[in-house]
Amino acid sequence: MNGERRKFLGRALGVGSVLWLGGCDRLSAEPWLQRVLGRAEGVNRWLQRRITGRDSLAPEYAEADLSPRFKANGSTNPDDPAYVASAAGGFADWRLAIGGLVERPMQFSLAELRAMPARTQITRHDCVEGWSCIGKWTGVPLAALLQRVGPRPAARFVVFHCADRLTRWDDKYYESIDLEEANHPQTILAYGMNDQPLPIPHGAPLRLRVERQLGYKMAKYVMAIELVDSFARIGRGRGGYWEDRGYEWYAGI
Ligand SMILES: Nc1nc2c(c(=O)[nH]1)N[C@H]1C(S)=C(S)[C@@H](COP(=O)(O)O)O[C@H]1N2
Ligand SMILES: [Mo]
Repeated sequence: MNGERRKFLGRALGVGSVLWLGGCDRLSAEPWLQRVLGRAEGVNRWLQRRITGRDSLAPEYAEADLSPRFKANGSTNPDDPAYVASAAGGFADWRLAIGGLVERPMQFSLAELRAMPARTQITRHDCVEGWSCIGKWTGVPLAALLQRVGPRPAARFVVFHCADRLTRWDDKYYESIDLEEANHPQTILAYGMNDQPLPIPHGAPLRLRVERQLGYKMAKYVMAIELVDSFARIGRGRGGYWEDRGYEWYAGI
């Protein structure tokens, strides 16, 4: 995808401008970003996993590295009536539903997720638009949740269904990762950010962190998780809201 196309998509869909960056860094001139944008997805994924290994960890940082302000991007305040009502009640009635190709479909309240063993990580979030911020995330490893529901042998991908849409006439935001990425130790469903409950602009009550990939993979406002053997029949068939609009499915950094 070239710069003009990105700018066009940004304008047309009203997603965040890169002009205001308070507390974050610009990355657009960095060679890695150029490489990511120009590289075929399959080759990218293959190379990353062969060279760095399937279990390689994304860099983690110290408290002192935290960005003073973390930019919020894309949807920052969903207007879906059910979401708005749930937010007004502090998400007390919110439930994460996990279904599809699993042995035991389950629902989890926020309290139940908070009671599970947690992981905290300080990582750098890189947006395809060319900015990055360092933040601290606390949440449940996705692997632990998958263990509870038991993926069936046919399951290959984990799909995240979100509450928001970027424009009124859009489909709802969604994303997907494969089971290998889902079971990676840094892949968490975060309910905390910088030692506070996850704020609404950053995806409350629950958002995905998948630290070896670009920002658009990190679904905010996650309402349901579906295990599938193919994402061909979900959305427009390419595995995510932005993938349906031309971005790569494997957005390795
Ligand atoms: N549900 C949902 N998730 C989303 C988006 C969105 O618009 N809706 N935007 C994505 C993009 S492009 C980025 S860079 C990050 C932004 O996360 P932040 O608001 O915490 O910075 O969320 C990603 N996840
Ligand atoms: Mo992004």
